[in-house]
Amino acid sequence: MSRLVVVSNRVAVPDAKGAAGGLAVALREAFEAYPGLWFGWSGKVAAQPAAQPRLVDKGRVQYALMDLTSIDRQEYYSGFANRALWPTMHYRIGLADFSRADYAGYLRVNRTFASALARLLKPDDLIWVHDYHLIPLASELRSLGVTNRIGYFHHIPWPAPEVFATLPGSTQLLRAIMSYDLVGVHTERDADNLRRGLVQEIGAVQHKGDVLELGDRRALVKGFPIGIDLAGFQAAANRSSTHPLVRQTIAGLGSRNLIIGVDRLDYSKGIPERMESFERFLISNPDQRGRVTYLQIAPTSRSEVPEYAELSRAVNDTLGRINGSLGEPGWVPIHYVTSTYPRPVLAGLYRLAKVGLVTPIRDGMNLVAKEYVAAQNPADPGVLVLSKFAGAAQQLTDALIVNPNDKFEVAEAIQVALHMSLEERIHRWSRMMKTLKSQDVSWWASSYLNALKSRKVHGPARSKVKIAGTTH
Ligand code: ADQ
Repeated sequence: MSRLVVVSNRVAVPDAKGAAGGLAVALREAFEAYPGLWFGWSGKVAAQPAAQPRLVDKGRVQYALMDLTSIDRQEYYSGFANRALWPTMHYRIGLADFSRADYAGYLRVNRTFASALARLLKPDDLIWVHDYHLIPLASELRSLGVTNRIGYFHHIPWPAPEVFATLPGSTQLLRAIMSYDLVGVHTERDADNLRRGLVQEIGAVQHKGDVLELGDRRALVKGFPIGIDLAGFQAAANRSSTHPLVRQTIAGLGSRNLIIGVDRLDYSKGIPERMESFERFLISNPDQRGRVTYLQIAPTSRSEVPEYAELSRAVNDTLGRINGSLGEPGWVPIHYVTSTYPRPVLAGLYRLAKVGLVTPIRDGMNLVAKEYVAAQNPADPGVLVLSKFAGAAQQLTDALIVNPNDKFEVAEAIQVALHMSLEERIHRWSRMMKTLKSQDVSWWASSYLNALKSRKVHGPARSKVKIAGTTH
């Protein structure tokens, strides 16, 4: 039986309680179907990292953990991945800060990972690489003679070709993409952007069935919208009202309606813009003052990156200004917390909220939108207000879809959501639930892996893809 080899920037080794989040939840069932190996960065920095990973066996999965030097971490992770690729992929080219040293570090870490991983591979392993930190990995593996099927899943948006082309190194990265057999993105919009980029920027030829050809390589580029563990999330939401934190929130709210936003603190999520939309809502609907509370949960992330520290200041300023100008002695309009919460608590808070405000400026998918819908009480569901620029908007078309840059439009949607009839809320919610059920997380993983298994294996790599800064 083939093994599944997952490669991602961070490896989530289950802790003593078996707790896991993010990608680990998404891959749980894939690892049930295949014995597996999960390879990537341990999250640790070492002065002289070992060339081979530390191996940890847990059930059917072996975890292979690589440490990085602090320079690696700076150049590969904080630098090129998070200060150049992340903003460019999210259409924020004004924030992109390209440095040749960072790019070289990004390529170097990918090469180091490839040579450590190549030694662990078996001939019929299915290799599934995740996310923008590791775009060049397959090309590095191919140059070491690896001929296995290799798939890539891109968790963030793929921008229009004119936007991606602004990034130095982008054509080399597009060439590196062609070393994969299957490239998955969340939506057809992303797939179309990537396919056009491959044709326009590096002269790939598009065949029918969305297969792109360059030299002796063929890559299928296709949308696979990620889902959530619907049943698990619903069960957590059903049990949530007994949780002390949820009970405390219920008591604190009294008769007020709750509006909720949950995001990593990231400029792609549109948090200050959302606060200003809520401000606009309160100004336009003075009768709602004191009757509604907006809870924004936003754990800090990537605080070593200057743009994130700047965002944190901007959020605090906006929050202070709005609460100061519109709040009253017995009422704070916006509650802002930066903690992370266990999933059952999050599910309970979603369920309490009459409105889920999910208004990213750009987002690959946005799982919060799906979790909010899943957590609702079927007899009295809340309303999702969703940015048209989240991948989720392509599927959850029964949400109130908004342009997050238009504060008046978002304010109006909040007003409509708070006054929507029960009948319409149930109608919209039921239709969204159908989608969440038919395209849940196990559907996502199995449809991706089935597509990867169906790709034809090429013979030994005949041509090596040259990427800048490498000499193979
Ligand atoms: P993210 O940018 O992290 O993911 P998202 O899809 O919303 O965005 O996932 C965030 C996850 O973190 C959710 O499962 C949410 O419940 C959890 N979370 C957020 N705040 C939390 C808190 N305070 N406590 C506990 N958990 C919290 C990237 C891409 C997305 C894409 C996903 C998956 O940017 O576009 O949807 O990967 O592919």
